[in-house]
Amino acid sequence: MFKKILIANRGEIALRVIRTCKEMGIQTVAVYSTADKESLHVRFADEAVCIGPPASRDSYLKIPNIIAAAEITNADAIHPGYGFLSENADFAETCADHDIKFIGPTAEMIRKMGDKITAKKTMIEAGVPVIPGSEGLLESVEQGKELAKEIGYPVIIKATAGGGGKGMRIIWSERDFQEHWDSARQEAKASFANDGLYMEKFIEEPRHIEVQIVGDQYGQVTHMSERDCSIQRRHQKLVEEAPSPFIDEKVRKKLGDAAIKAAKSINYEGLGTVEFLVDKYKQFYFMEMNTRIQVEHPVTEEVTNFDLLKEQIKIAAAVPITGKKHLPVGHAIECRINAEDPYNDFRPSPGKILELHTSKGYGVRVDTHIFAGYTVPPYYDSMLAKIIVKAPTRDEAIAKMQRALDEFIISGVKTTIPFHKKLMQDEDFRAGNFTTGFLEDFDWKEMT
Ligand code: MV4
Repeated sequence: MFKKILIANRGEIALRVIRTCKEMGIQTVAVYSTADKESLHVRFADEAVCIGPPASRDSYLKIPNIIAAAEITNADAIHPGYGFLSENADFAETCADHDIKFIGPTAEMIRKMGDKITAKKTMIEAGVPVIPGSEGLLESVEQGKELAKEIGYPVIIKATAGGGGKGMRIIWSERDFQEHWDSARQEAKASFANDGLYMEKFIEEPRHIEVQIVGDQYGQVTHMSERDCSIQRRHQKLVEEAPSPFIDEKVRKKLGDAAIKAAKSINYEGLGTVEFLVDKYKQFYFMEMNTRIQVEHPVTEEVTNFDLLKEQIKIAAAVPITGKKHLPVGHAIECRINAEDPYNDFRPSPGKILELHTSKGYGVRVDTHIFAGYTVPPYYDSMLAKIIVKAPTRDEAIAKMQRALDEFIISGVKTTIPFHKKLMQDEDFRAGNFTTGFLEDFDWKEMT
């Protein structure tokens, strides 16, 4: 097992990693930017190294600084958390070159799944259902128009280097093709320095359902059931739950098998998430694979009773996984509490937290790095906390979330709490009747 892990991240996920390391008897090293000097991850770790000024590119994204911090503290592994360098193949490679274990898959696996066309081709070969569309890159507008006619409108064009909605355009008719093609290409080039585009049939009103995968260094892969992440706004998830209220045992089994197939086809090592789009007929299609621990991992922990960070660290340390079953028990829901003003187009609301009381009680978990007196810096993402509830049924979980939201007291910054309160009262949400388009026409400001 590792003796010392450096956590190349900040905020709640840095704390989450430190907690499990402590429980496993592993020493920890925090890294921090000058903006995070007073943060809890710095205080909770055994050692801490400043890696630069506030801007991410000069600190949490600065590979040489992080490697140097690992070398001077003698860390034998690096946990990248989520975001930042967590899916950066060059970083994984640099770690390996310095004999530091990157806690995650190999650089090769990250690259394969990072390029969406390569990922899709790999899935077709593995026999995992994918969305009908172009075979590889589109060569020209003409070819695009030709293919769209074949597939039938609406179609969607996506950036091969993309993910999370960037460089993506829905096209409803040939008239609009050129315009969307040009803007997608431009956006892809600006965002990823790669303007490669591909095309798919546009699936209307889908669900976003993802499967948690665990693979060890010996080719064994298991899944830990699914999460429903359909409640999103501009590709930012706001609520996640496990299991999905949309699928039954039969579909769950098929989804799980497909996710295992996907991971096995690349000899996947580590924790991963296979994202599917599920249409109204419950047909599912591979969308992307994430090769990191995800923000929403706690809902899976709550229904499977597994510490996912512990599993991830054990796999990286070459421990084989056991054949234990991970069928979901009960229902878990997570609400992301962001420092954003939901009454003002979810504008970021950084600042000093004056007053704080987090929700407590049976079945309630709050993962957070904030405290009264903490100043939320403007440089990083705006998530302050995750409220996670667990109860025997979905209805009970919603009731528990409502009382947990009522108990959460925070002042000094605006938060997404009023939005979540309204959502938990919504008939359609309560009935499990929602798709990824749900928030587009969710009139939540009328709250009483
Ligand atoms: C799609 C789609 C419909 N049809 N692909 C959004 C981000 C990126 N991961 C892929 N995305 C989508 N791809 C086809 N062929 C709809 C979306 C999509 C979406 C997917 C999941 C969750 C929220 C979404 C919001 C808008 C669009």
